[in-house]
Amino acid sequence: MGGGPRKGRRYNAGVAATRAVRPGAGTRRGGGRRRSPALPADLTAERCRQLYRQMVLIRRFEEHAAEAYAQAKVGGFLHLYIGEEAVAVGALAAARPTDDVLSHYRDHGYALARGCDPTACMAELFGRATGVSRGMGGSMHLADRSRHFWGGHAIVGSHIPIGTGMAYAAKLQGRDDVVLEFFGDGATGNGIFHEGLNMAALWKVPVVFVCENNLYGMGATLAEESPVRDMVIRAEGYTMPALQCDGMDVVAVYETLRVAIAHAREGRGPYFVECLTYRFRGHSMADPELYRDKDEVRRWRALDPITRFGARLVAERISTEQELTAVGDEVEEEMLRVVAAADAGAVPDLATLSQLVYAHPIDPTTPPADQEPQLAPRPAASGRR
Ligand SMILES: Cc1ncc(C[n+]2csc(CCOP(=O)(O)OP(=O)(O)O)c2C)c(N)n1
Ligand SMILES: [Mg+2]
Repeated sequence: MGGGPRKGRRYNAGVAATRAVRPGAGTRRGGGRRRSPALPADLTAERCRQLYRQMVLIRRFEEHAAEAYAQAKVGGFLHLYIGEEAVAVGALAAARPTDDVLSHYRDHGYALARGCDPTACMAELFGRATGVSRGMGGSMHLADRSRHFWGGHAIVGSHIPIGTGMAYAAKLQGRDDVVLEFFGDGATGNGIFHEGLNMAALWKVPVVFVCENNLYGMGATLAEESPVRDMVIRAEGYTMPALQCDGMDVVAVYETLRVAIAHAREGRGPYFVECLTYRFRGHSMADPELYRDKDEVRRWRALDPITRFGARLVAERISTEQELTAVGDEVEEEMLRVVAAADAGAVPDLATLSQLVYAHPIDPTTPPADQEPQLAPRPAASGRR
C-alpha cells in the first residue's frame, strides 16, 4: 500500500490542483521537499491559531473518549478520527456556518469542528440525556441542527443521497448554501454512493463530496476494496470536477475546499474532493489491526497533522513553542471538565424512547378510542406469483 508522493491531479476542474502526498511506503519519488501551500491571505494568524486549537481539541477529546471506552462508559462502537483531524478542521474552516454538513460514523471531528459543545458530544457517547442527540444516538450519531450538522450515519454511504437531496432543496429554495458530505474510500464501492453522485451531477446541485481516503475500509485494504487507487476517478464518470489533496495538511485541505465550495456556491454544480489521509488507530476500539504493519503506521504518524501545523506556526512566527504547549494544557484541562460533566448527566427516561423516532409518537399498547386497529383486506388470490 502507498508509494511515493504524487503530484496533485486535476480532473475537469479548470483550477490548480494542490499537491498530494502518499507516504505509505516511506520512499518519495521526485526528491523535492514536501511543501504545504503558502498561507492564503484570509488565514490570518488568529485563524491559524484557531485551526491548531480545533485539531488539538479533537485529538484530546478522542483520547479521553478512548479512555472512557476502556472504563465501559461508552455504549456501542467507538471509531476514532485520530490522525485525520486536518480534514474536518480544514474543510469546515472553508465553509459558512449555514452550510449543511453530513458525515459517516467517524464523526466526532466534524461535530467539534462545527462548534458543537464538547460536553454534549461526550455525554452523547456516554448515552446521557444531556447528549447532543439526547443520548439516543451514541458515538456514530452526533447531530446538532443549530450547527447545521446533520450527523453521524452508521450505514456506509447512506447519507450521500440525503445530502444530494438537501442540496437540491437549497437550489429549489434559491439559497446559496452548500452541502458538505464526508465519507470514506470504502463508501465509493456502494451503489448508493453512485446514485447520490449521479443525481447531484444531473441536477447540478450545490454539494461538495469529501472523500477521506485513509487506505482502508474496516480491515480491507484499498487494493482489496477498490479497482481504483485514486477516488477522484470515481467523479469522472459523472463529469464532476475533482481535486485530490494532502489530507494531513490543514492548509492544503482548506485551500482545496475553498475552490470546491466556491464552485458549488456559484451554482456550477457539485464538486468532488479526495483527501489523502490515515487513521492512526484501529477501525474501531474493537480492532486488533492485524491487516496492516506497524511500519506503515509509523511512517504516517510522522506526518501527524497537529505536529506538522504546529511546526509551521512556529517557523512562520505565528506561535511560539510555549504557546502551543499552553494550548495543549488548556485543552487537556477543558477535557477533564468535559468528561466529569458528561458523566454527571442523567440517563434518558425510557418513556422518551419513541418520541425521538416518530414525528407523531405512537403507543402500540393503547390504540386511540375512535380508531380500533383494522386489518387491511387481503387482495384476491390471482393464482400467479
Ligand atoms: C452498508 C454497510 N455495509 C457494511 C457496513 C460495515 N462497515 C462499517 S465501517 C465499514 C468500512 C467503511 O470504510 P470507509 O468508508 O473507508 O471509512 P473509514 O472507516 O475508513 O473511515 C464497513 C464495511 C456498514 N456499516 N454499512
Ligand atoms: Mg477508509
